[in-house]
Order: sequence, then C-alpha cells, then structure tokens
Amino acid sequence: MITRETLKSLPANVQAPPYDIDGIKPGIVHFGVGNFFRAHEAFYVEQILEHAPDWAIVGVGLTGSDRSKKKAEEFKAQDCLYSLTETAPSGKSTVRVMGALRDYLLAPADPEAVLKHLVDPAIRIVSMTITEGGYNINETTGAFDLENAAVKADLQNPEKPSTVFGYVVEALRRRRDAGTKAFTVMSCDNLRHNGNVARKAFLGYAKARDPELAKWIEENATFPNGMVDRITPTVSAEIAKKLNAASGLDDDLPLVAEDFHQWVLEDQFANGRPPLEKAGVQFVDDVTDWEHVKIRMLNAGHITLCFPAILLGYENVDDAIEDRDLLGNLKNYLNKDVIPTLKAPPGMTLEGYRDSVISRFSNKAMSDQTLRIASDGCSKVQVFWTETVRRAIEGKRDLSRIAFGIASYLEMLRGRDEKGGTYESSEPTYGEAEKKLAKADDFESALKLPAFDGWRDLDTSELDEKVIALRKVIREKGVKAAIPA
Ligand code: CS2
Repeated sequence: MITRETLKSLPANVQAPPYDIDGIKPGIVHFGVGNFFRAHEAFYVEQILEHAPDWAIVGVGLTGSDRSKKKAEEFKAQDCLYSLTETAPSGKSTVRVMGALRDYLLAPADPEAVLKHLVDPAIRIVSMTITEGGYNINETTGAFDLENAAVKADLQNPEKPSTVFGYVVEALRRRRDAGTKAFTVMSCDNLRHNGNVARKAFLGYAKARDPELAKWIEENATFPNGMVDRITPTVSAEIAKKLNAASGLDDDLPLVAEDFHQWVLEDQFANGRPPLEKAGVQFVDDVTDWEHVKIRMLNAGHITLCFPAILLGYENVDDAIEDRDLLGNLKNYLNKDVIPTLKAPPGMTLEGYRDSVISRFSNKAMSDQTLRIASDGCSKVQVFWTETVRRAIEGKRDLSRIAFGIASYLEMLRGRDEKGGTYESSEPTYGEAEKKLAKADDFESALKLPAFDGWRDLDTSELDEKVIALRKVIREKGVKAAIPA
C-alpha cells in the first residue's frame, strides 16, 4: 500500500509529487475516475500544482457496484495516491507517485457530500470521463434522451440526483441561488466536439428540469471542446504485480501508460483555469481539426486493428500489429479511406501522425489489450468510424475495407476466435433486443444494430451486401481470407 508515509522513503527511481500534498486544495471535481483520467488530466494537473496549489482534484464515482466500492476503499486506504509508470516504445520507463487526486467519493453512498463539493466556490471546473456513450444522446434524433430511466428518475426528484446530469445541474441551481459563480463543464471523452455534446446533454437535462435554470447555465457556464490522448491499458492483477516489481512500490492502484500524451483545448473557462499550458496543454481557438485526426486515425485505427485481431486470437495490441496482414489492412484503411478525406491541423502532417499511431500501437512495454479496445464497440463504431463511412458512401469510394471492419465487428460479437478460444466482448449499451440482432444467423438482422445508425440515412445497399459477403468468407475461410487486398 502507498501512503503519505511511503512518500518519505520512495525508491530512488520513483519521483514524488513536487509539492506538499497537504498544501494543495481542490479546484476541480471529476466524474469517472478511470485509468485514462488518472494518466491524463490528473497527470497534467500534477505538473502545475507546484505553481497553482488550488487546482487539486476531487474524484467522484457514480456507480455503487461492489467493484466501485472496492476501488473507493483502495483510494481511501492509499490517501488517493497512486503510481504512474510511463513507458516509451523503446522500453524506457519512468515512475512517479501522483497526488493530484485529493479525495474520492462514491456518489451513491453520500450524494450530499458530492453536492457539497460541487457548490463550493473553490470548485471552478467540473470535468468528466464518462465514456463516448455516456452523454445519453439518442443517435437517431441527435437529442438528449429524456426517456432514459435514470434521467427520468432524476427529473422526478432533482434534488436527490443519481446521474452526472442530475448532479451537475442541481449543483449549478444551488450555486445560482447562493450567488456563486458557475463552473466550467469540461468533457475529456473521445468525442468530436465533446464540449458541444456535453453542452447539449447538460442543457437538455436542465431544460427539461427548469427552462429558467437552463438559461442561466447557458449564460454562465462554459463547455470547452478538447482533444485528449494517451493510451492507457487496463491493469490486470498480473500487470500490477509486474509494475510493482519494477518500481519497488507496493501500490494497490498502479497505472501504466505510454510516454506520449496530448491535450488540445479551447480556452473557454467560465471561472478561471489552471495554467495547464505550463504542463504542455495546447490552447487553440478551434479544436475541430485535432479531434478529427485523433478520432478518425488513432481511435478508428484501434478498432480497425483490434476487431479482426480478436477473431485471430490476439490478446494484445502490440502482438496484433506485428501481424503483417492486419498491419497492411490498417495502413490501407488510414492511407486510402481516412487521409484523403481529412484535414491536417497546423504544424502536423497526416502521414507523420499515421506513423506515430503505428509506432504507439507497437509499444511492447505496455501490453494494451485488444478486448479493452473492443469494449463498447457500439459507441466506438458510431463515434470513430461514422465520418469516414459517410464520406466513403457519399463520395462513392471503395467500401471494401470499411465492410471488412464492420464484418469483423459483427463476427467479433460472437465471442469465439478462430483458434477455438472464447472471450467476453462487452457491449454495455446492448439490451436483449440488440443481443438477439447481433446473434441472428441471417446476417441481415445485425445490420439493424444501433452501431450503424450514423449512416443509416444514406443508401447502404452496396455496403450491406459487402458486409454480408465478407461475414460469409470469415465463417467459411477465416479472417485472413476476408482482408481486402
Ligand atoms: C481506444 C482509446 O478505447 C479505445 O477504443 O482507442 O481508449 C485510446 O487508447 C485513447 O483514446 C488514447 O488516447
């Protein structure tokens, strides 16, 4: 276990927080304290606390599952301290203990404790990593889904919320009534225009609750768009053991990430912000081009590689990318389907970005998992592939690689690889009806899955035919036979 005491005698190769952890105070509340947040936003904040000690973070978990409870206990036991090992593709690594997270609250256990922080004038930013699918936007209507059961419950009992929308809007209501300034709502999820999506979601909820309040929020809070990037694998018990053996720490919450990290952010903060530029955050007027490049190349590249890789029995991304056929398909996808329909942000070339993506996927020291990439494939297909698919259909471009990607996704959902191994693919947004569609053996039904809603309004007949044909090839001759030339 790491504690404040441990900080006094860290192994020589481990960096301690460069500030007094008792001298820092929370300025940010963060919802969704997953590995990515701990290795990204917390990592940036960690580096500025020495100069700006009032921007530490309070983390909030929204679910009351046993897993969440265990995590909360571990955070508590370790004073919210944890180690981050940063690894380069060369194998070189550095380890630091991070102190930016100063508290962790499990919302269902004590909702008022969360609201107490959220209404505190010292809290000036509320950030979140609640996943691509977490904003409760209906893909077909494009609107915030007021039919969601948890949202409905919050709207009926708005002072005792359970969703992130309920908490944030209730907190902003209390701040308005108390004459406290609003805060910035900062999404750190992998979505295009994540700030705009967050605005739509939170205002959608607020309007349904009280239009006057929604108006106040619109006028007083801000929702900056940001592009966030750092590959952060799942830490299995085995990886944790290895990390601790290498660092010499006894950390119950160790974390590993690549050495690469990027955060491009619009400078729209309603109530001040930490000097994140000191830690390398790039502030820009418009983040659109950055988001498109990251989502359409890196994230889409991840699923393009990993769906078929899982069918071939690859567990790790770095092993999958050593497969010449999978690498060839990934390169073709990026070169032929994405790059020609994408604009590079200033100071970056798409070819250079492609090469860095491939090198990052090849990072051996990290053991990133193909199943991590495939989890919640439904939301990822929608967010990462839609733009490229739409451009291909509308521009009458070659659809074969896209069809192969979709066919691999659908075959992957069956949970069985070509070597006879089985695995659990996680699709948290699929209910019984979707599971039935995914399992149907007529090949047509699965095309009705919401994963493909992003291009349902277009003429998909050619694409559908190709997907069906490729699924048959995968079943009859295997994945390799289906990879487009
Ligand atoms: C991955 C991302 O989950 C995924 O599909 O592509 O988690 C990726 O590792 C991060 O976005 C990197 O910034």
